Amino acid sequence: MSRRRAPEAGRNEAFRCGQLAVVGRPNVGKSTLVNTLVGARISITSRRPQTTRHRIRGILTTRTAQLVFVDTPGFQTEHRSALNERMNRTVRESLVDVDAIVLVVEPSLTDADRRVVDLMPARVPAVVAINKVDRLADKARLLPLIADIARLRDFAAIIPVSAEKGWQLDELTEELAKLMPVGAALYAEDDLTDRDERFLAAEFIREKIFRRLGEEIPYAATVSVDRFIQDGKLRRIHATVLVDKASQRAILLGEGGERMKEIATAARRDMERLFGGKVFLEVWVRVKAGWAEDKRLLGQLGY
Ligand SMILES: Nc1nc2c(ncn2[C@@H]2O[C@H](COP(=O)(O)OP(=O)(O)OP(=O)(O)O)[C@@H](O)[C@H]2O)c(=O)[nH]1
Ligand SMILES: [Mg+2]
Repeated sequence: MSRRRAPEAGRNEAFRCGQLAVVGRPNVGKSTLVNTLVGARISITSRRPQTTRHRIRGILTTRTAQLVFVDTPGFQTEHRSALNERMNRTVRESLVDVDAIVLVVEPSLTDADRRVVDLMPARVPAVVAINKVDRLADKARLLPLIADIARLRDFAAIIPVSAEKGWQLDELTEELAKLMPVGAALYAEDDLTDRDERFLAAEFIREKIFRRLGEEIPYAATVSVDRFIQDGKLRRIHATVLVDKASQRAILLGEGGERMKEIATAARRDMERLFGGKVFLEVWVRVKAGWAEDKRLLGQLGY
């Protein structure tokens, strides 16, 4: 997935390029941060924990560097299932072979944050982004927090930011770029993510389910794109939402299928915005009991 950008000015200083794992406990704002840094909504977000289930790269290319952010699922210890184990494995795997780690926390430290720090290999340089500082009325609380974080391990920098408001993100990228090795860009200048439109389409549908439905359904649902056909400028997309039980299917559909229609419409608008063209979207809802425990099916679904 890419977007055209104006050609950049000449590059006389050494260009830097590297990969950075963005990790943290669920819901701290990792995906929001990646989206703001990249300048496009490529990774889905919601106010619920465990929104992100897959690794997705967001690419930021400046005149002097290319930073490849690897957004990861929130590392978690609750809701044990085969799916949850896969998500945690994705986090662990993302920490290998990166040039730096961005640990995202909220303006408070919890045991869940400490467990994420324990996963981080000591040899990989790390920066902490203390996110959501826009919510912090008393900024004086940041100083003791920074001191507490600094005791956890050696960090290259600890920077208060707001991913939502875009506060201090230039400071953050500047610190991160310093940690990147000198080298040529891995991706084209206008690439935004390593994921294709098919993946993004499924994710947009899942996002609307996370944003519009209560406590249970988001965690009982997954989305697969069965057909993705480029028909001239039109994209024809056929997707299936899998849920665990018939009762969940009924809730998701709503009366006369109205709720599912609204979800599909919202997802289609996001797709049209990002893909830059018209989309025809058809979504089916199917019951597949125990999908989150079915290792073979999880593999087929890309988990
Ligand atoms: N006030 C405020 N809210 C934020 C900020 N960044 C993210 N949020 C909100 O925090 C919630 C979680 O954001 P996500 O980006 O989905 O968090 P995540 O860490 O990717 O979550 P998981 O993928 O579930 O682990 C959403 O409701 C965001 O709008 C911020 O800087 N300020
Ligand atoms: Mg996320």
